[in-house]
Formats: sequence, structure tokens, C-alpha cells
Amino acid sequence: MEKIGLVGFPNAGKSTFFYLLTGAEVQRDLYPFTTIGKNEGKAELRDELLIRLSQAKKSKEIRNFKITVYDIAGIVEGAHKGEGLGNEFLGFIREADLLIIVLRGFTDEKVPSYLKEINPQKEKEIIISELIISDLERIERKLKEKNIPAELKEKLILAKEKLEKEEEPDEIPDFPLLMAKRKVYVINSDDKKGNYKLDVKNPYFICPFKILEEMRELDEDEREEIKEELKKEKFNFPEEILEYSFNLLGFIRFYTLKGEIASSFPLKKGKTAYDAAGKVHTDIQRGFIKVEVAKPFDFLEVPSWKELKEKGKIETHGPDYVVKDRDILEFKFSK
Ligand SMILES: Nc1nc2c(ncn2[C@@H]2O[C@H](COP(=O)(O)OP(=O)(O)O)[C@@H](O)[C@H]2O)c(=O)[nH]1
Ligand SMILES: [Mg+2]
Repeated sequence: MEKIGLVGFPNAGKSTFFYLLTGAEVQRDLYPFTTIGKNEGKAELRDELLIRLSQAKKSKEIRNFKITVYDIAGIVEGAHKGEGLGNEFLGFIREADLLIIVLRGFTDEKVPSYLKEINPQKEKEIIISELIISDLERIERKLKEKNIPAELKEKLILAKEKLEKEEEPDEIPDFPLLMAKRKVYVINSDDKKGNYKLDVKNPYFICPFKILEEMRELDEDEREEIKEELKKEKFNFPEEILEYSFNLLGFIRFYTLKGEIASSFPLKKGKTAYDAAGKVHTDIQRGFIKVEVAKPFDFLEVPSWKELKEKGKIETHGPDYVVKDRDILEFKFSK
């Protein structure tokens, strides 16, 4: 399964965000390289629809799937030259499939800012140029090697041309480029939205990490109240950012409700029922006979597989069925 890496300057709030996503406590303080190497955690993709389905089914337990998140040491200008934890750090980013770039948008004199000013757009530009320089250097080095296959050479030259124009190159198999990775930008700020503008193609998010962290201490009612306030002010929440990243990685999800557990599973868009079976259990895939499919809204209306069948609301498919987002699947397989 794909991995998400959190990238940004020291004290931008990466470790706080990591905590919000994974619930894992990591060391956080004011020194730039507190996060040595990387911390790895699992972020659960919570799901309102699955909660409702499990209530309708009276399941005893909900199991959401999780996605791996890395908290990586802070980047600094000159990282490509090995400044800070430069090279090691860039190596860790290379392992991630999607980068969440955390930009500082909060003012706090007690928390030194790497840039000495609060300027998310400028942070973004410096981070992107570090990634570009690092990619270009690796490409140059590779191109100097003798006997590289013609096909790879061609791809490297194309990538180089794009990078020189500050564009994103295509992915090259077995030669991971940082700039070819999908990127999601998050400004960590408790200032009202709109105070910061980011010049990026895709949507970006503004999320108040510290407030959300402190909210964890409060009771449910108080939390809901603050959350409503934040929503009114158009702040984004970690779960939205996670969901967006998950989609950007090309995933959909499917559900199984059989037995006492309601589960969700990730699946790449375009994958089949046979692939989905393998996500649930290798035995199910091995003995795959057919799959029955219900749509969530039908199930919420009539929460009984038998009745849905009688009403003609259950489709039956073979292994090649292309699974749709939020299908409820029930596999028939021989043991
Ligand atoms: N005032 C304020 N402090 C924050 C905010 N987000 C993080 N911090 C604090 O900034 C410091 C650095 O945060 P951390 O998550 O460790 O940043 P990292 O270096 O990017 O991992 C910590 O003391 C956090 O508590 C925020 O939105 N507002
Ligand atoms: Mg950190």
C-alpha cells in the first residue's frame, strides 16, 4: 500500500500533524532536527458511510483500513547539498508515494520560524526548488554512467527538460523522482482562512494543527462546538486532507459487512473483484467463485442481503468485475 510523507521546514508543524493523523506521540520541541530520520505511523481513514452501514447491519465492530504516514525530518535550504540531515532526508522522501507539504502559517514568538517570516508561498517555492535540484543532480549523475539503456536515457532527458522549466516530470519506473510524486499542500494556521494564498494548481488546505491538538483534551460537546466554529471559518480538517490524498493516489474503497465486522478496504481504481478478494483474504481469492454487489444506499434502505436479493438489488459478477467506489461486496468462494 502506498505511503504518505510529511515534508516541510523545521517547526512548520509536521510532527503535530503526524500526531493528529496517527495518534502516535513523537518528540516535538523547538529544535530544528528534533525528528531524526523518520517516524512511521498508521492513519486510519474514518468513514461516515461505514458507520451508518454498520449501524444498519448491527455489526459489533468497525474496521477501517489504514495508510502509512512518515514524519520526516525538516527540510532546509541546501538539503540537496547535505545540509541539515539533507541527503538522508531526501532519501526518506523518495520512499513516499505522495508528499504532504506542510507550510507554516502560524505566528508564535516562542516557536522560531526557519524563514524568519511567515510566508507559506515562499516556503513552498524553496521546498520545490530543493526537490528540483535534488532530482536534477541525480539525473545528471545517472546520465554520466556508461551503458544506461536507451529507453531510460530518453526518459531521463525528458524529465530533465521538464524540471528545468520547473514542471513536474512523469514518473520513471525504478528511478523515483521527488518532483514526479503527487503533492498536497497544507498551511498550518489558526489565522482566518484567506489570509494566505498559495499559487498551486490543485486545491490546498488550511488546517489549525495546534487547536485540533489541544481539542483532544476537551470533552465531546466542547470539541463539537469548536469544530463547528472552525467549519464556519472554512478551516479544513485532517480527515479531509487524508481523504483527498487517498483519492489523489488513485484509490477507491469497498466494504464488506458479512459476519459481525463491518470493514473497509482500499483498492486502486480500475481493479477487479478478483483483486479485491485478495485484499480481504488470500483464501477468498484462491477459491473465488463469484461476487455479489450491493450499493450502500440500497443497503441503508433495506439492510438485509436476502431482501435486497428478492428486490433485484444485488448484482452478481465474476472475477473481472471492475469494483466501483463504495461497493459492498460479498464473495462466494470454495474453501
Ligand atoms: N502557536 C502555534 N504553535 C504550533 C502550531 N503548530 C505547531 N506548533 C508548535 O510548534 C512547535 C513545532 O511543531 P512540530 O510539530 O514539532 O514541527 P515540526 O518541526 O515541523 O515537526 C511545537 O512546539 C508545536 O507545539 C500552531 O498552529 N500554533
Ligand atoms: Mg518534527
